[in-house]
Amino acid sequence: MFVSRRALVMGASAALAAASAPRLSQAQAAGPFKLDPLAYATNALEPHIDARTMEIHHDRHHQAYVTNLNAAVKDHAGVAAMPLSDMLGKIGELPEAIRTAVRNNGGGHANHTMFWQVMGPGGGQAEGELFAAVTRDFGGLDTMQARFNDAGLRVFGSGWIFVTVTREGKLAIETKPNQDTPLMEGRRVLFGNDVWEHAYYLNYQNRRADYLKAWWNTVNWTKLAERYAAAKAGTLTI
Ligand code: MN3
Repeated sequence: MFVSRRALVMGASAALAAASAPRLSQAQAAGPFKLDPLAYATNALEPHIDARTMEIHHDRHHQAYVTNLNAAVKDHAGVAAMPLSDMLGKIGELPEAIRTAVRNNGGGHANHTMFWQVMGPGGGQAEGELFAAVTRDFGGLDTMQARFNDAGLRVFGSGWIFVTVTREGKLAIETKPNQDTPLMEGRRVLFGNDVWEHAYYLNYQNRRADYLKAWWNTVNWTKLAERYAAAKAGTLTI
């Protein structure tokens, strides 16, 4: 059988690529929590968020939260069986030995799961009921974005900016340090942005303001409208 040199080279490089890119499957730890693959390509948010940042952020940082969360609940079957939003909502009642690990890693898992969901290519624009709520509660989209970005700039060190949503559909901005989330106080998150440097450092270095501004280009308004409807229906979890 004739095999061209080119085919051999391509075969070898494909095998190498496969060997050096286990990405998700091999890294999954045993346990109730798992990391879902991104719903879009890692370069889909370029130029606003680069592919390398997305790979490291999703495949390594988020994976670490999932792995560590599974490890934390390993010997706590009652906790391991709880849905993530319930676990975080009852953070103060969890066994003290795992409370901090669940706070950091369960919070990290919830925040990042939300984060990948609320971004995406071709995300449309604010419209309909959500746009009406933004206008009612913030005075307009520009005002909401300015206030959100301003709050994000004032987060010292690592943390998140969120827009929370009530069952009645009322919106509000709040920030949290580290991987804390409004879910820990029983509130629901419509969307949020990660201001830990790992979210933007490769592209933006210390220019967090530029990242915050550019991030709005990645927002998936169609998904936000779905999350808004789910919040009002009481079915929004994380
Ligand atoms: Mn992060």
